[in-house]
Amino acid sequence: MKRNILILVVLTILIVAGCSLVPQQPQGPAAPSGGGDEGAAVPAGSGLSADAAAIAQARGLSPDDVTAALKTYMPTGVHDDYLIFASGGHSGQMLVIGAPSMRLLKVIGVFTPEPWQGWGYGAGNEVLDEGNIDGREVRWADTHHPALSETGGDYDGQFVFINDKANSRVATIDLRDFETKQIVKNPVAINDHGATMVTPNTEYVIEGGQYAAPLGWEYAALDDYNTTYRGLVTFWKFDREAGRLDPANSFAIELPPYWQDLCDAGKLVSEGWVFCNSFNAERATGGIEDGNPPFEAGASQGDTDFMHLINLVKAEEVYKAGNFNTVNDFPVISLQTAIDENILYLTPEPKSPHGVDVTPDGEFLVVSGKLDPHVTVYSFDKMMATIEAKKWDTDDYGIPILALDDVKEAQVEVGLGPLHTQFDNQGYAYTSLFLDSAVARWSLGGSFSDLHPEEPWQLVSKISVHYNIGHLLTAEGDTVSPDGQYLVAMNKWAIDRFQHVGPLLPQNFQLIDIANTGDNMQLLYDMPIGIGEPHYAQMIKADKLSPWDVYPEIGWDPSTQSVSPNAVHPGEEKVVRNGKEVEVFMTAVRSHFTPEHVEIKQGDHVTWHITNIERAYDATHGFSIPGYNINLSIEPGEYISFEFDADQPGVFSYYCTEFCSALHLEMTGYLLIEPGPDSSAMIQK
Ligand code: K7E
Ligand code: CUA
Repeated sequence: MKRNILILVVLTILIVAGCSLVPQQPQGPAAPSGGGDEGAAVPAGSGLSADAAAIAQARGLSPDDVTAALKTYMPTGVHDDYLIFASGGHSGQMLVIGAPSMRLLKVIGVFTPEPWQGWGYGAGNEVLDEGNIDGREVRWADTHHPALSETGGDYDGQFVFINDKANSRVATIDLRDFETKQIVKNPVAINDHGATMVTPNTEYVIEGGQYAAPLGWEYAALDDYNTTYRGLVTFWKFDREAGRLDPANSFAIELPPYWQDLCDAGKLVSEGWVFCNSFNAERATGGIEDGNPPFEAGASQGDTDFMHLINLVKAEEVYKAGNFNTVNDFPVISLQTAIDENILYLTPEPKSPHGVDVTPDGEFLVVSGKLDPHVTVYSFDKMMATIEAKKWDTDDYGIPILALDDVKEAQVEVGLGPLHTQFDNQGYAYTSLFLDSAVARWSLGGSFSDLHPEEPWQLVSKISVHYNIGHLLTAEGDTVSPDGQYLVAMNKWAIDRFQHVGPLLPQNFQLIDIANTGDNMQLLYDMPIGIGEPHYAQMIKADKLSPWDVYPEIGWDPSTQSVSPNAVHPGEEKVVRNGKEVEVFMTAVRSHFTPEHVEIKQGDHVTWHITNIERAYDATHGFSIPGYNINLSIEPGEYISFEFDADQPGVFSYYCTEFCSALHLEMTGYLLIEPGPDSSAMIQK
């Protein structure tokens, strides 16, 4: 709590020391001993330098600005309390950010090659290939929603998953080494959106669909939309022991072509159920060029769309009983089976909804209609009672529809363009308002009523953000026990917040203090994200993670998380030839590779094994071969192998691409590829 005291001291000083500090136009860097000396009278013994007060005055900082700065400032060597795992949007990667400092710690290579990590340049190629689609290399992704693995509904810090909306793929990242271990391509759907979300013990990773299409990437004319186009939700079984999704024990459920959007897993009382919103119950098929209403009008004609209630426990039983079809060899429970087996129900949701968020107690579900200033709160108990009473209508496909009035708990007017909702530990919910460019805090009812003084289901306060917020996240906000503390607004537009960098602007993450600020939330920090459009992120308490400092043993293969049988130990380095097959066994240590000469012939096929035999923290070596598109990051203890065809003769200096020691430049060697008898032919080609 030293920090709070410091904040108080600074505040007091600023107020006492003449905080007639009127906000001014931002100026250039403050001249430390320039004109603004008047306000810089600092009481002796406060610990605050006269310079600090002078800087505050020169920049026109208000006391709030100064506290905001102090709340995010982490002196060198001091670690953040939280880690944010953010989608990297169209970069196809995942960002790791410390909070509250908002320092970028890492960009994890996921769906897209990432040279610093060697990802896709000799390492990780097998994982990237798992994401190939019908043999085509797809090396980008539109990542939307990361999901941290959970145990008992709480983040456990072991794994994180993320989806690729564009190509319906899901990646698994192991948080022992922060590396992508797996990419699965959905065999039934060509795109997705409601992914990834996990069930409370990460039994399943949920991948909901989006734009309806014939299952299995088949062709069908749009005239046959109602009969042949379908939605989908896929449940990927997670094998925690193996650290992989297990396609052999995974299945999907066929859904109506209503454009399912986001899903959330039930928790506590609602555990075993999954909820997905949808936004095209109108089944609009577009065609503005033919005089049809454009999608934006067609899909928002009706006053309501449908939330999908999915009984996952029941679905799993039906799957295990073998009551499914297969599409591209993947099990799919048919829509008719889902209806017959009481797996699927619908309930209306107003108006052009986006997302559904389950409250921490699992009792309520919050849906925002993008064109409705309210959030609608549903009661899980009421849903179950209505289903129990078999009180429903049916839609065109025969799916039971529970009446909104039978399952609704409350509606709260929050503002324009509500999208996503997160929760804190004080009984409040926070909803992003895209059109208002604001975050609304509102009071929850039910068991949360005791936590706050307000009436339940009331708007409490708002804070402006900059600008056009999409998702928001709170600390541990998707768990059964959110932390409160911080909220991050993930803003789509930055406009005037940063120096101009041309017409393509970064997104803007804004850190907001939602604790210890009374009724008001306080904006603390703007973080530009210059890599893509991150949609969602999750924030986890940093002490829940226990990543490795170095790989556990020398010769560790991160792709199997075990020592490789091909690990190279000191004294065992060699080059082995078997016909045209050449194997190089190499070690790396400060500051040399062994061997330093590798002499082969054009036309050889080369398999190269390298082990970094270092045990020192941060003693990473790189390894690049020019012209052959090879660049590795070999962390302490790590073993990597890669292969290539030596089709281009010449002299190639391989070298270490990490500045690892004073003699790093000497960490190099010669790869000599002697021209073969047929070399002229090969060069011409
Ligand atoms: Cu609202 Cu993909 Cu969750 Cu974008 S989604 S914001
Ligand atoms: Cu090893 Cu530079």
